[in-house]
Formats: sequence, structure tokens, C-alpha cells
Amino acid sequence: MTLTTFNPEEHPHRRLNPLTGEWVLVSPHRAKRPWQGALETTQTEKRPPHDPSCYLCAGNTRVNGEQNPKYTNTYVFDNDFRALLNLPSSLEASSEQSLFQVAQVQGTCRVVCFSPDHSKSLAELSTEEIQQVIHTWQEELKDLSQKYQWVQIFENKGSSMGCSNPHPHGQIWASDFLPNEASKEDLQQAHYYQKHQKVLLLEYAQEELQRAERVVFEEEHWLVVVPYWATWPYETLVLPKKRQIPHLNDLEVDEQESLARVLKQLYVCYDNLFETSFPYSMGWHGSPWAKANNVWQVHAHFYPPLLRSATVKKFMVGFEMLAESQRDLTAEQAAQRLRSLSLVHYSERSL
Ligand code: H2U
Ligand code: ZN
Repeated sequence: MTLTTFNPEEHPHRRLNPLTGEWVLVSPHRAKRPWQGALETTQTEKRPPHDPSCYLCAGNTRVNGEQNPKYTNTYVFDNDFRALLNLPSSLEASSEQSLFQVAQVQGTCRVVCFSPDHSKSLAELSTEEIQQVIHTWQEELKDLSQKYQWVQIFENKGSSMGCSNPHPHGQIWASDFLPNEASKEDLQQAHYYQKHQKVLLLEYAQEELQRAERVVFEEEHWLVVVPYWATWPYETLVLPKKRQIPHLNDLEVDEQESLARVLKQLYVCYDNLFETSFPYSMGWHGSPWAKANNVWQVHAHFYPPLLRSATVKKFMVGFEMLAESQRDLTAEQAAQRLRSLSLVHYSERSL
């Protein structure tokens, strides 16, 4: 290794995430090290379109005895095991001692079934069906944001991400407070706007389009990049490329259609990467309803854990837990790999 000129493909360095204000350590020289550790199991068996033992399938009974309707599209219900509740306001939490602070919280949680078809993930749904999922997210956002400051729409996919059921579904947790990640992004975007009179993520999208090296796909209104500051190996950021859009509710029809197309491409390309139903945690971030929203740009984060194959995942442990996030593969290498993949789902190709 020559140390005379800095080469980000070879030399360890740190990159700043302007959305959180946190740094990530990049160690590209480590990407080739051998792996003798844990392997994830892959699911290969084909699931039936309806599973009588699945609590999310249409017409089935959930754990609490309630029956799902025979839904034909998307279906939303209140999570039977909510992490957030609406407590009576008489139950007040008080923090008199600075080392033992507590704050009362109000909120609710919902489950969103993306399709009645138990056998399919979002990657296997049509663009029209994905558009229906986007519409459902928008409806939920409209409803919940009247009462709650932060509406976290997310999907945990795959058992390695803690998902308990393969039925295509996501969750929504709405809270009367700004959670940590939201709070950091709120602050960072506001500071950027104050300093530059520009929208951080709109500037970023335009800059990435020019540089091209981290762009995975471009659609009419959207861009998918492996962000410069990515921490997970194949992490992506989905963001509008033409104008400031505070939240999913503010999309015009053509922006919503373009989003469905770009998400379909991303889901398929992720599955094709290791020819497996690709696990990830993804979620939407947008303007908290009570805040002025000329600085927020709506965006989705995809955080997939897989590193080298369907069975080798990245562990965020040790240095990552105790010091700072770290990655081996560079964001540019990951983007290049994702870009090179077919947009035909591998299950259709082998037919
Ligand atoms: P995950 O598999 O992504 O955790 O989502 C399943 C959610 O569904 C989970 O949050 C809820 C769990 O609380 N659930 C119900 O609300 N009712 C049930 O009958 C089973 C699971
Ligand atoms: Zn099911």
C-alpha cells in the first residue's frame, strides 16, 4: 500500500453523515478478509398464497381472537401488542432528578399488510400493487399525523431483521415525541438551511446526480443512491431529485407513480444481489407535522444487513457499538455492484 497519495478505495478514512452529524469509519482494505464466522440460514421453500396458520392472511384469526377481513388489497389494523399506548393524562411522569429523567409518551402502533398473497414479498408485487402500498402509507400518515408528531412507517423484512412472519407486511409507530433519529435529522436539516438557504437533501441529490458514482437508479422524480456516508454494506437512500417534498402526503400523482417504479426496481435488484429474498429494515422519514417544513426532504432509508452472500451478514458490534460505525466495502463499490444487477427478478429468470 502506497501512502504518498490518499486513495479512498484503499486507505482507511472517515466520512460525515450530514443528516445525523455522525461520522463513519471506512476501511476498504479489509473487504477481502476471510470469513469463518456465523452464516445466516436462507429460506428457499415456496410459500402458499394463503397459510391457515398465518395471523396476517385474509380471513384468519389473530392472537387476540380478532378475525382479519377477507381483504383483497392492503389491510391495516391496530397492532395487538402496541409498544406505544394512549395513557390517561392523569398518569403523569415527572423527573425531579437529572440522572433519572423520565418523560411520558403517547402513541399507537399499526400493522400494514401489503397484499393478501402470503407467498409474495414487495419485490414480487406489481408496480400497481406497490403504488397501492404507497397510497396506504399516505392515508395512514394523513390520519396519524393529525394527532402525533412523528409517524414512523417501516418494514422489517426477513427473520435476520427480527421479522416474525414472512407475510408481506410493515408497521407504523406514531408518537407524540420526536424519536432520536428524527430529532437529529430535524436539527441537521434546519442548520443546513440556516447556513446555506438550501434544502440539504435536494442539494445532495443534485450533487450525486452529477458525480454519478454512487447512483443506483434514477427515475423521473426519484433517485436511489448508496449514500456517501452509508454504514450498512448495501444501504441505500431513496430521495426526490427535482423539488423539496416535505412528506409522502405531498407527492403529486406522477411523483407517486415514479416512486412505485423506483421501489419496484430497488426491491428486485436487492433480491437479485445474492439471489435470495433480501432482508432489510427500511423506513420513511419526513417532516414532523408540527414543524415548519421548508427544510425537510422526504426520504426512505434501506438498511440491509447482508455483506457478502445470502448467508454472511455484517455485524454492528465491537468498535461499532462502543466507538463508531464502520464499513469495509466503499459506498462506490456497493453502488457499482447494485447497478450491475438485472431488473428481472431471479425467480422469473429461472422459469
Ligand atoms: P413483525 O414480524 O415485523 O415484528 O410484525 C408483526 C407484528 O404483528 C408485531 O409487531 C403484531 C406483532 O405485535 N401482531 C399482532 O398485532 N397480532 C397478532 O395476532 C400477531 C402479531
Ligand atoms: Zn399470511
